[in-house]
Amino acid sequence: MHIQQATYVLSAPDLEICPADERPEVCFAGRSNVGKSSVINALTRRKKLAHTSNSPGKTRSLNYYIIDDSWHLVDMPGYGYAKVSKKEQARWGKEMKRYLENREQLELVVVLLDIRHKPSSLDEEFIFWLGEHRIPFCILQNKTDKVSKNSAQKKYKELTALLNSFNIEVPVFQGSAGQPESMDDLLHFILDFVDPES
Ligand SMILES: Nc1nc2c(ncn2[C@@H]2O[C@H](COP(=O)(O)OP(=O)(O)O)[C@@H](O)[C@H]2O)c(=O)[nH]1
Ligand SMILES: [Mg+2]
Repeated sequence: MHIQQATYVLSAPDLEICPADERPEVCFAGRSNVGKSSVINALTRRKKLAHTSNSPGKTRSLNYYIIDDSWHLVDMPGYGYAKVSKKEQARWGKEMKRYLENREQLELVVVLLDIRHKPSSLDEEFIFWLGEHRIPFCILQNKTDKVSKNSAQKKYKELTALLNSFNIEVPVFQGSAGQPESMDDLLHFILDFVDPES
């Protein structure tokens, strides 16, 4: 099970500009610079499909990609970028929540967490909010190339304990963008969501 075709479609600054067709979609969320664009490139085996950068906070729109003509993959603007004003961040937060709550095509949110760091209060709030609103999601602890196997196991346990304390039960994956095959489980999980028959 691999992705054959992946093409950029459009950049939507708000919900009204998202594609009108009924293809299911999966969006990638997390704080800015966590590695969303890199994961998208890894899953689609493209080097430059999604724009990756060392200067975070640049993606201010929902970037849409069409996958194998059958579903949309969405790169969400990252939250928590310090150089964006509080007012602008609040505006974006509202717009993104409006998207997540109302977008009927949305089948799954993939939340990225950098495995090296404890989830920030923004991460925790976001995860709790998704749970509260019953939005289907899973978590990817990424950048596993930066930690030992032991440490990765420990971080997995810490995260599942945190999720338990929120009464949230969702799949937790681990992987690193430099090793696309490390994300095969995540890819299969996603493909099951967008096309249960495949
Ligand atoms: N070591 C390592 N670095 C990564 C990984 N994924 C992303 N990065 C780096 O993290 C930075 C931010 O990545 P990017 O994909 O642009 O993050 P985004 O802002 O969430 O889209 C870039 O410098 C990437 O090269 C990974 O799996 N391992
Ligand atoms: Mg990005």
